[in-house]
Amino acid sequence: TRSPVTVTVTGAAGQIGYALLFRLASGQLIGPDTPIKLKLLEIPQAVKAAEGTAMELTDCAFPLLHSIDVTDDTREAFDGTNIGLLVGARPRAKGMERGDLLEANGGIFKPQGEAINDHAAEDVRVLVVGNPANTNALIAQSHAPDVPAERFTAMTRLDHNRAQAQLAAKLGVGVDEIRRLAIWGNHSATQYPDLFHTEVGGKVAADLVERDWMRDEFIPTVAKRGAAIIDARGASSAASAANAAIDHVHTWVNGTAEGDWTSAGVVSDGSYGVPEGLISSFPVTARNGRYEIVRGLDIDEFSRERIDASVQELVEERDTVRGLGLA
Ligand code: NAX
Repeated sequence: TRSPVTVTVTGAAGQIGYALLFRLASGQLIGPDTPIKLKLLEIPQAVKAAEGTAMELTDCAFPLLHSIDVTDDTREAFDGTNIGLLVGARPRAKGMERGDLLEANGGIFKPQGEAINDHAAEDVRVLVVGNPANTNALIAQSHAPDVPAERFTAMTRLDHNRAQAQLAAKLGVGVDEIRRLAIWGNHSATQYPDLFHTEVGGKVAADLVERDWMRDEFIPTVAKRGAAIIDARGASSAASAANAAIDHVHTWVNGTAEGDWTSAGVVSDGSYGVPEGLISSFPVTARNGRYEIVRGLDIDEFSRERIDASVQELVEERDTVRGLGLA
């Protein structure tokens, strides 16, 4: 076995937290050789519930679980953290404008960014799950100037997995036969799942489906899947979101398969016309513990329009948080 990895989970008492923690403790995040120290951050009112989950984790007697700390102190929660899973966020209340939502989340992700900057381990990696994930990640990253910007990422892996599953069902193939799918832009209804570079059995996926299906069914189904889950389940995606968070970190640490890629919200270097510094979803490979944007893909007009629209939304969110002094 290797030395333990310290993993901080914020919003630990929430529904994603409950679906996530047992899988982390059983070794699914990094691999079965890596012990885990868990640090759970909650707001004061939810600390007791998080302690209840910690009791259950203890009761699983997971061999890899070295310790569990529960706290409402942000600095303590990120002390020595190698991996930060930022799940807790302020949901949009009825009648709340986007600016209010971003401001409320600034109150969460600014101090968390500062705590990561000052207290986390040298190799810290951060995944923001809490919505609006891309811009929350940007806020945290902006307040951690001593941490390389590339260590802050936002989750679009659930969108990626959803797209993969929808396409597999349409074509009647296994999900593992689908390679090089990509989600571009914001984790929101404007996101763009791209089939023009996706390969299925050596063919381009966009050529295997009708254009109408892609435009009128596939893209909206993937983009609105979160709302469909709420409608059906009476609660938002939790286990699938936890699963995607694990996939995101597992891939980040262990790498993508040769010739394949995945999707993640990462800091733009200006590639594909996405303004530098925005945290936008791209096709990415992972190698040596780093996510890298896949270069040199041809972007046709259909894709260009949709990528631009989603990126424009990210620009507006960034401008709003800049106006609030949060980025
Ligand atoms: P819940 O409301 O069940 O749990 C959120 C938890 O966060 C609560 O226990 C709350 O007390 C805690 N919290 C709030 N502020 C906190 C703070 N400052 N520090 C620590 N903890 C804090 O939500 P859940 O269903 O678990 O979803 C969590 C977040 O994930 C939401 O923002 C949700 O929108 C987002 N999602 C993101 C997805 C993605 O693909 N990026 C998909 C799933 C999910 O919708």
